Amino acid sequence: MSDMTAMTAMTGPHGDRATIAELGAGLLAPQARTSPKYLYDSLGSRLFEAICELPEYYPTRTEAAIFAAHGADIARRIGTGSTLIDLGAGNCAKAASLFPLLQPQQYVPIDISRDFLNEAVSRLRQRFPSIAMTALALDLSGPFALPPAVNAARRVFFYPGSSIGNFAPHEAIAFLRRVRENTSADGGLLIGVDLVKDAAVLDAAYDDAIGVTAAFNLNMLRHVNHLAGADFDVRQWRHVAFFNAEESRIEMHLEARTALTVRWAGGERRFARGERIHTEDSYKYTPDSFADLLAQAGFAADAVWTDDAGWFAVMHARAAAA
Ligand code: AVI
Repeated sequence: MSDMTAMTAMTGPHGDRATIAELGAGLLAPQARTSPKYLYDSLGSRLFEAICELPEYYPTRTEAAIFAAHGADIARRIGTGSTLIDLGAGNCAKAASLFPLLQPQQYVPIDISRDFLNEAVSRLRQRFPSIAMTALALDLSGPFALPPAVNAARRVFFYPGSSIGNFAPHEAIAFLRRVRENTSADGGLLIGVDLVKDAAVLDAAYDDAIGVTAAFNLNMLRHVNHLAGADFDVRQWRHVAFFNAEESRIEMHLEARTALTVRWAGGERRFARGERIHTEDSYKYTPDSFADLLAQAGFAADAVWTDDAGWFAVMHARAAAA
């Protein structure tokens, strides 16, 4: 066996049965696809952090600039003393940047990774001793109920970063409905939304000059090799990303550079040269189209803050009467 073959040989699956079955079903679909969650192993998460620093990737810095310019106005809208619930909190930095203005009574960061969250929260407790903090390791991909430790009054859900764009619109509505179910009539939502813009700006943001986004996308194959015991050879694939104006979304794909066969625990598929695996969508909205989506989820948009170029929006919505 040559060195190269040895590097790509199956090593046995490390994922559970359900994960391997889900991956296999996606890879065998007529249009092969994988869930965007598989972009985030530990290297993928670090590559995403690097993406956020790229000059082409405007969402992170544009959203931060909106918070910096309009923080006082946002705080007036929300009021102090709320129960601030951070969906997908990660290192909690975005919410923490708003603490001096929002002065929440309780901060509830939620993330799937308990260890990462606990570390971030113990640092925050020292910086903001007057804010009660309740960290929750929860998977928000299905129905969820917040425990009694979370104050019921004035729940404001915080969902920055335009992560909502990685759901198809019907999934985004279902997710936000589940959020709405956890909010009483005095609750609300503060959410970051990436806006439709010139396709060249969007294309560059998802296909940067030094190839960090390409590495982020290709790394998914290594992750699938690990989880499903697959034998993807990363060098045989290339990153493709483009704005699909009809669907109002960036699509990321991986395209086979040559005809090849991929094997994994319990399955295999032949890919023709040029055939693609659809790895991620990132939907782009207008403030109006997103307000419509919010309404379908039981929220009424009542404020929008954007940057001067109109590239990104932070929107506030109140829980509409059920
Ligand atoms: C996490 N999410 C909001 C990013 C986005 O812009 O859709 C993920 C990403 N994919 C490629 N670049 C960034």
